[in-house]
Amino acid sequence: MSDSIRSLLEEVQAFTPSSKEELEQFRLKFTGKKGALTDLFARMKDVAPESRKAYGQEVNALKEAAEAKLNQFREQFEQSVSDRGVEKDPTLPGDPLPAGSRHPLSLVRAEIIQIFSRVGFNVSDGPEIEDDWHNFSALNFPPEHPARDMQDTFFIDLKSDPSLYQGALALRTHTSSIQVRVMESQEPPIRTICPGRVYRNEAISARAHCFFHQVEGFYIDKGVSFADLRQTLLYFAQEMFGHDTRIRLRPSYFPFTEPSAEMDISCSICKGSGCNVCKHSGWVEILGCGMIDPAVLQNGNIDPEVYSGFAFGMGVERITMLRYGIRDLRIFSENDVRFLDQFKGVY
Ligand code: 2NM
Repeated sequence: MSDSIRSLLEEVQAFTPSSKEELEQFRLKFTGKKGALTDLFARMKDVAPESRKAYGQEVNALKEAAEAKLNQFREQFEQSVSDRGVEKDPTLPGDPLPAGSRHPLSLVRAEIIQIFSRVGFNVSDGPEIEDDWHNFSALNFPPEHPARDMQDTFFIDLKSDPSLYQGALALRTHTSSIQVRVMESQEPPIRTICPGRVYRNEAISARAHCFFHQVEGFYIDKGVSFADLRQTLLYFAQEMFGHDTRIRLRPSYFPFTEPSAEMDISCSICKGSGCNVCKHSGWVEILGCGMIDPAVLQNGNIDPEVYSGFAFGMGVERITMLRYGIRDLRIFSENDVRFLDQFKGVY
């Protein structure tokens, strides 16, 4: 062993710090970026090839000894509540506890529920595994509708149960299935929203996933009109995205509503001046809506001659991406704490 390494090793072995500062000096001298070990490892290339193995072992022994010392004393000098004199002054703050954060989708879902609950909507829940009636037939999806295809829907494998036919059960593709159950079991007036996870057999990309989250809602009563729909959704958009938000309704098509529309909001990112999110149009689509088709009310045992209703549905991921400027929805289900930690303290 070379004299210089031996004397360093002796110094390490004899080291007993009496303060945190002394320990830090030791760390800088030995294992720090500009410390002795960095230097010794760098000199490896100048050592004659036949001595290199022995030299490497000596330097490694020094490194291990230094790290062992650091670990041995580090804990001892970590400040604890008692070091800070909390016995003398019990008003000192306690040691911080590592806390988690709420998921951004949960935050936005809670906010959507809050906004609608302020105008009389309650919350309804239902099963994620649905039968054909509640997910498709009652909602006016004809037997040959493409959404019923294996390509779009995850059907439950029922081959082991001969009493059920294949296609009888599927993972719900929208939370409208809950709304059918609400219609079947309640009398109007009904104002309810249905938050929940839904499933579609889709290739995963920045904009689509095989599962995502929806909030759908409806209001059924005597004399509910398209004007009621428009004002309720304007209220929602302004509460969610700011009171200067404007909305625009474009004609669209859904099997369960007639007439149907898609709703855009004035771009909350660029305020209409043009950006990537609104593709320089100044508008971004946030939800679908319409007047509930009389056939759907009938399927829910509600008399369409007496009652009418509006309904709407939105993707929570989409609203969250707009609210927080998130560009890829895969990040919502990756559990990366660098992403999740950014929502610490947000309620
Ligand atoms: C949407 C768009 C338009 C909707 C309709 C119903 C029901 F059950 F009342 F018929 N629930 N949700 C609806 C209407 C959903 O999502 C894009």
